[in-house]
Amino acid sequence: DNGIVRPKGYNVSWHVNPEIEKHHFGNSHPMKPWRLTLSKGLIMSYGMHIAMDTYLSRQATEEEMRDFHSEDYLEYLRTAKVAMPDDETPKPYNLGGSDCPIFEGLFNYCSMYSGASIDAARKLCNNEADIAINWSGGLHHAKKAEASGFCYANDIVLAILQLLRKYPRVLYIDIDVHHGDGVEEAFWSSDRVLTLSIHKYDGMNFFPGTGDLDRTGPDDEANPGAHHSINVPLSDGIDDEQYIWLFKTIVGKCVERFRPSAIVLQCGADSLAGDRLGRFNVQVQGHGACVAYCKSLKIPLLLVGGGGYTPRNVARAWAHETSIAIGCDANIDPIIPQHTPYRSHFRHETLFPTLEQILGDPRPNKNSPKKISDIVQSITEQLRFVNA
Ligand code: V1P
Ligand code: CA
Ligand code: ZN
Repeated sequence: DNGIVRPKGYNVSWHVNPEIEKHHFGNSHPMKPWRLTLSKGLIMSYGMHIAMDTYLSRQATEEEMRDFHSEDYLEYLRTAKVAMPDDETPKPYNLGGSDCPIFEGLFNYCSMYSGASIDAARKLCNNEADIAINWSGGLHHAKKAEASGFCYANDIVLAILQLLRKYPRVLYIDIDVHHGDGVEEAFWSSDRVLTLSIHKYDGMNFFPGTGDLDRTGPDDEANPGAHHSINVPLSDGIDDEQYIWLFKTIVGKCVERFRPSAIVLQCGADSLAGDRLGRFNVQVQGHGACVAYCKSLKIPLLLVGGGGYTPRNVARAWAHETSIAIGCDANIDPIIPQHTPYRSHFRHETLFPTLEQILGDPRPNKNSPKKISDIVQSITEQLRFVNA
């Protein structure tokens, strides 16, 4: 008995498809779809699937993807051929470079993770789930007709468009270490979606180079989207204490002013300490506290993945967050039950012997208390312009 039981009168839906995990961006590329295999293995070792409705996700149709993406871009994505190693001719739509390579099965990959987010959103709309989870989604940089930062199709925008069919207002929260620019841009002129991204910001020195505090929406006051984009630009090394305080304070104020009818939380795990691309010092505990806080609001909640480039830490975080969703986090023993440890092929290391945090060397915290309180003050002032 691992103590995991199905919560009564509370439904969590989990949208997965092992097809997605099989795609490869290339050996030196930091995005590893097999981190999803690791996450799923950890979730199932604990028996958490017993407490959720598990759905095999399907490909989104082109018609569904046209809700946001242009027809010509989708057509190119669907028919793009993997280039020969010596072919360096530039490709349209920002494809084919080092960030967004054209790999085998690219369209299958994009339509699969998009289908999972759309299905998850529909479970919330139909009251079939209180929380819906798609760890393969969260690809927040993709634009209407452009790939960007490892993202080709924007499953988050597609999911929010589904939610907007039923719910008047959607709050989008993005805890990936990068700015959620694609989602922000898609709803830039809307007052039905309030977007909030917390990220590292250092001008053009950190991808994608946008997301400063004063990026609050269209400058034209008559535009309904004015003030409806919130950005929290941070420096290296933020720790759990500061991060959790910021998250609860800002999200609390957003919910009070905006009264969202649904929440989408992008749980990019590259904000964790020890991430290959990230710079923060957030622990699995602090990352999970954001999920727990959103759950406590008792508003339909969609959880999606996102970045995360140290696979064992990604798996730890998303397994922990799954346990929070189903309400069994208190029962999770750090020693994984019935589990054959994965062994790295290169180094003879165990990828996740326990759920305990051994994330990586802490980085010096460059966020002063004054910086943190100035951010909160500025956003509090911005939110005076936001009404339900
Ligand atoms: O910095 C850049 C671009 C490439 N230069 C022209 C500027 N790209 C970043 C992209 C990061 C994408 C993050 C995606 C997400 O938010 C959502 C899934 O997590 C980049 C970086 C970096 N350190 O920022 N690309 C790469 N590293 C890279 C490294 C090796 C191979 C391919 C890409
Ligand atoms: Ca973010
Ligand atoms: Zn990221």
